[in-house]
Amino acid sequence: MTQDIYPFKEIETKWQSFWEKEGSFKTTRSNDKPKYYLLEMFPYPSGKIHMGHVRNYTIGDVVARYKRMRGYSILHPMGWDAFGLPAENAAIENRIHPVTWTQENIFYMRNQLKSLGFSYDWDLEISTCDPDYYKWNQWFFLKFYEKGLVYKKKAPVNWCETCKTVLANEQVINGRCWRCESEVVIKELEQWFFRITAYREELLGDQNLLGQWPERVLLMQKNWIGKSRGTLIYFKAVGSGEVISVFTTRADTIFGATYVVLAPEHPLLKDLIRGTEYEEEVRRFTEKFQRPTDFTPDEVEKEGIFTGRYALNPVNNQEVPIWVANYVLMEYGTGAIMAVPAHDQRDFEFARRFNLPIKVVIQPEGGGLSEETMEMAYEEEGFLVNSNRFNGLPSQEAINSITTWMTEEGIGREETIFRLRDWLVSRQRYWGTPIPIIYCQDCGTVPVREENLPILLPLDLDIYREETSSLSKIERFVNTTCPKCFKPAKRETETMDTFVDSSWYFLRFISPKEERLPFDSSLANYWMPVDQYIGGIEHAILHLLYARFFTKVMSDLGLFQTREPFKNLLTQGMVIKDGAKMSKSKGNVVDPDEIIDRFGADTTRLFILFASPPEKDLEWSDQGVEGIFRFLNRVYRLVMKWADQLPVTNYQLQNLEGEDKKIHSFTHKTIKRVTEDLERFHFNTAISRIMELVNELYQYEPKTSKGIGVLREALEVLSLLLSSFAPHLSEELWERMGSSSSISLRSWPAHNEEAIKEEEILMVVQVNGKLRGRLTVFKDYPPEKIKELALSDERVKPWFKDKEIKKVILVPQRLINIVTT
Ligand code: ANZ
Ligand code: ZN
Repeated sequence: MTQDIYPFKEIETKWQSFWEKEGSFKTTRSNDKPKYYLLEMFPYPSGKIHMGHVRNYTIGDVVARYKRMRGYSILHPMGWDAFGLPAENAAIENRIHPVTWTQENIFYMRNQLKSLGFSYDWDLEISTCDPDYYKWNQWFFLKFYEKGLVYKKKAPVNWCETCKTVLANEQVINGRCWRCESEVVIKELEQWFFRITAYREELLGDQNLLGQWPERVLLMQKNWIGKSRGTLIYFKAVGSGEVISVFTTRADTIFGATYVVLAPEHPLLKDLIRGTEYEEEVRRFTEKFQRPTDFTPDEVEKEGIFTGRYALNPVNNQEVPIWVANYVLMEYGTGAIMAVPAHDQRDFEFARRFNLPIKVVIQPEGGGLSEETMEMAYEEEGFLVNSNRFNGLPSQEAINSITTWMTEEGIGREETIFRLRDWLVSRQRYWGTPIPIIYCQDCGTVPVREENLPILLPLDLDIYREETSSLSKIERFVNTTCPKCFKPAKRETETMDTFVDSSWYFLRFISPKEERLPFDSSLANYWMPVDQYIGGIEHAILHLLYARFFTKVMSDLGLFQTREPFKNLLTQGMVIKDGAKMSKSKGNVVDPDEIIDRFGADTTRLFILFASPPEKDLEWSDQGVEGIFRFLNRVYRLVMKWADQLPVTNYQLQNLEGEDKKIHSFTHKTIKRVTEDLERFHFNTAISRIMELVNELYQYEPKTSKGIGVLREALEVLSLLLSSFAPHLSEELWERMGSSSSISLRSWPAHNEEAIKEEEILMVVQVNGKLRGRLTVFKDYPPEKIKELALSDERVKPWFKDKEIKKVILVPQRLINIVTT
């Protein structure tokens, strides 16, 4: 096979230097072109890029190159999410300063990205650990502070008593410190929060402003914000009269509430148990269940304890016991619930375990539910029983009438609650943005003055000699003077969560050298929102929600007019091998460097896109890579065979016959199909189409000068269609065919309708039997493909937008009817 290998190394180096020298991918803003901001999630400089990065950035690059050829002004930047914990860990382990470690990694990874031929405008490169960048994190902190969007309050953290340090969640391994293995305890510390909850309604409602976002991501955000309408009900404690408010979405079940449960951290608990014989035991129980804020409840077993106290169910004055249990969360609702074991599965399990009473108050249609025989809670709707004057009402109606009645009686009221909490931004770490706050004995908490920004992170710290890495160890940093009274004062030594960095980096790219403000407003108004954002599903909630929150605040600060940062979002699937996600521990990692070295960047890129649709997982296959490599070799040989015989200009494509006509038509058919596929990011099928064209051309022997013209056109089209996937090879082929100028400056080819009309049919698209559009498709398209094209047609979409599609009927050669409910 060796003699067959095309010289990919020379070709790739040659064109990478060419693009760099020519500045081919410099951002140009042009008023007569539409803009397109393409952004891929920037990487953490961990050392080397992995296949997940290669996939993410290849998808992005194909879209960027394609849109550029379609005549858009492109913004396509790259940078580094450079603050974070791994740098500190590496510093301690390898005795190297985080700055050095990070810069070396960036240097290496930048070259890796360059070796893949990505069309970034490297002039826009940013790194978040650069003072020119994090200065603006501090500036935002001050602006948020002025607007009341930053505040400080006590919150639990993981604390290691031996190391005397706060630990991040990932540093707690099985409840122990990762470094010294002593047990981790929970400590309450004053910490800074961003008031993201102020924007909760808007974050929810503005989902409507988004373009194409995966349903799954929208749903995850919606659940995370967790808006819930329900009822607050007041239970008085027997003996003392303290009021326990509970939140429920099922006020219809109030007559079935047989006990009340408080979260272990509930503020009333201490008073309730004070002086009772249960005090000690309950206190011990609650200590066991203290935990940091981002704890997930479903994984633990339900445990609980009786407090010794009772409360009155306000609708019938029945005494019900008050319990404490770990399945009730302080962070949700009021931190207390009324338990209805007959109609809530968690309460049911708990009641059975601790022998608490169960009382049926909702019967399904036809009845038959009884406390004695039921094996699980009946959670559906039904009709009320054992509920006095509400008996017989259906659940939904009962929720309303019981809530209204309770409001009149003063024993409850309607309430809407949210799951979303404020964003804890304090990190007790070194490698991050210092929080610009000063503590003064006399003046209290004083924000740093804007003109004194940035507060530089001191770099001379011998972090690898320190047991713990914290700014509080650096006296020179800590001691300062108060900006108000000029007396000695101390700096805040916490740094910001690195999610702050990534909440606005897409704006810094727009004007990375801007000195007066975080970004240039008029440029931001031009480029924003990001037209297409591409990244991993693991960021479905935090990063994407924080960036949306920041955008709204920045907009309210008057910095620009955008309300939503990312118009369209694509979340790519994972790269897996032998059925599992590539990971060091599984030993199934494929190193991009090695693949690039053996087969070249073009093969790597093309394989990644060919192997699977972008949002699906991609199974790595060595044979697959080799197959793609053989394909590119075939393309190279095909063009080389003819390159010297092709006329450059003045070729004739009229009145074609026989084979010539067929190839001409096939070429144009391929243009149309590849374009359709690229518009919908169906890269794998687009590549298949290109492969088919190559097969056709291998069998074609032009006999006349007209035929040579047909071939020339076909090979040009082939290079153009391939150029966003395999840009190096395409440039080379283009040059060898004697075409002037770089292929990256060329326009996307347009198909000639005349050449393909015999192969097409015009179909009618209906929605519920009414004519809503027309669609030209190829005669040989399978029904599924035709349906898909009809469903993604922009003119037809509005007619079924908010409805559920029941079925799509296809009458071959004639019409598609989309039937909705
Ligand atoms: C009584 C009841 C009866 C409930 C019934 C459900 C079914 P969403 O929809 O998610 O808002 N709940 C309230 N606060 C809680 C907390 N801090 N920790 C754990 N659970 C809590 O869920 C609301 C329901 O979740 C509430 O309605 C409450 O249980 C529970 F047949 O109250 B329900
Ligand atoms: Zn002061």
